[in-house]
Amino acid sequence: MRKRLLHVLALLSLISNIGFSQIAPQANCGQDHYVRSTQNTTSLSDFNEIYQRAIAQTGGATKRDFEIYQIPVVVHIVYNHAEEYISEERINEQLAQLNKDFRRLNEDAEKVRIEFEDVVGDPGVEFQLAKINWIKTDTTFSLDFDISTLTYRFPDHVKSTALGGSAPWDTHEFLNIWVCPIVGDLIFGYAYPPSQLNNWPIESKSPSSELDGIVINYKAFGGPPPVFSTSTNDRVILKGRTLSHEVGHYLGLRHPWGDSELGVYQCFLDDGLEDTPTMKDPTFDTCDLTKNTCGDVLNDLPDMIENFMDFSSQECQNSFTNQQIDVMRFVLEKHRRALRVKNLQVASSNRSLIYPNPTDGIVKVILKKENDTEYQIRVTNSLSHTFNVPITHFEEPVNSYKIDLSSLAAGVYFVEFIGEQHRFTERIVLSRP
Ligand SMILES: [Ca+2]
Ligand SMILES: [Ca+2]
Ligand SMILES: [Zn+2]
Repeated sequence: MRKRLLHVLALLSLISNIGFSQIAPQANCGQDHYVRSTQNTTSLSDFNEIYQRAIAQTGGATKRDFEIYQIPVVVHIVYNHAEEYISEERINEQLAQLNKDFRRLNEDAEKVRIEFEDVVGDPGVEFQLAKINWIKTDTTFSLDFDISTLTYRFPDHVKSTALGGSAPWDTHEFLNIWVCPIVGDLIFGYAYPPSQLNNWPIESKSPSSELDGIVINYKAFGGPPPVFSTSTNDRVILKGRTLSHEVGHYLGLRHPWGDSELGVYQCFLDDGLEDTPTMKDPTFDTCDLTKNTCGDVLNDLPDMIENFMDFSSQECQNSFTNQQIDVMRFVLEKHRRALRVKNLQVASSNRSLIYPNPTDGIVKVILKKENDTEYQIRVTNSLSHTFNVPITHFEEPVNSYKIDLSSLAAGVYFVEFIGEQHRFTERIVLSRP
């Protein structure tokens, strides 16, 4: 089935000027399928403008005051068959990986090559699971080519309950992620960039605000390996980085190679960012450390296969650059402002990750990895009453806890972490479904 589809797509790409070469078997991301307006040197200045506006706003990575932005996430699991059902455990694992990647707490962060060490950073964005919706449906989802308009049709009906999918929570206030099978596995996912960003052509924007968000092929969602691994025939190893990549688009990032014009890759096309080295084409599912497709005159660097916005094997993806981080944080400060639930100044290294919050019972707490203090944990309310609730401690992920609040009445609670040297408190909202 896939073979036939690819054949049809190859034919259509000749007509449609859509770069077929992006549609490799196991194509990574659908962005190139709708970003099809021809890019030229004029639009390159638009690419760069968004970054210039970002640093005008934020002062740039080095001057940025380091607020952590927290984004509530609603995950919709829309499935036809039992094997496409994604469990809560797997959702939590996927979001834990996303959280690691967006706090540069991923275990493989240290693998970034020395020439890129100075340009990569911590985006300072965390994601909290607000709600999971499981929807069983008979509807199928596919990426179709519309011959009359010469455009791809994305399976956006997954976002509508009436059309066999799952309706979003307010897309201004929640990041909605739909996970579903996509016929033929032509793409692993796609995301709409924020509206009103000059660095994206108009047809790439979400057709309406109810359709804003991210769609991920169920095969590319979850983890850790080997759940991520696809069939050995394809030799594609997924490590949950499809979501990190799509969130990058959702927060305004483009592919480091820009987009192809007439399906031909060019070194002069770019993402508008200087600290992502120019690259001619995507790195398809490999970790080729010698890949250097564009010979820049000054400071010629290899293609940055470590970048989450490449299509390289997810085994070698581990970083966002500071300019990419500036753009994403700028988007959160301007265009997706309503997403942020609260801003926490990071006062010490003791910050933890708590999710879901609000919770309806079980809450998970992950402490930052460099923190090896042993904590005593106490759950209290605003009147300082202490509650004896079940708390389970795990070694993996490092220093994580499961706290069961399900015996308590709905309300606001505080979890105090009491260590020899440090003590800190996190606030949890307990709600009832
Ligand atoms: Ca660049
Ligand atoms: Ca180069
Ligand atoms: Zn992409």
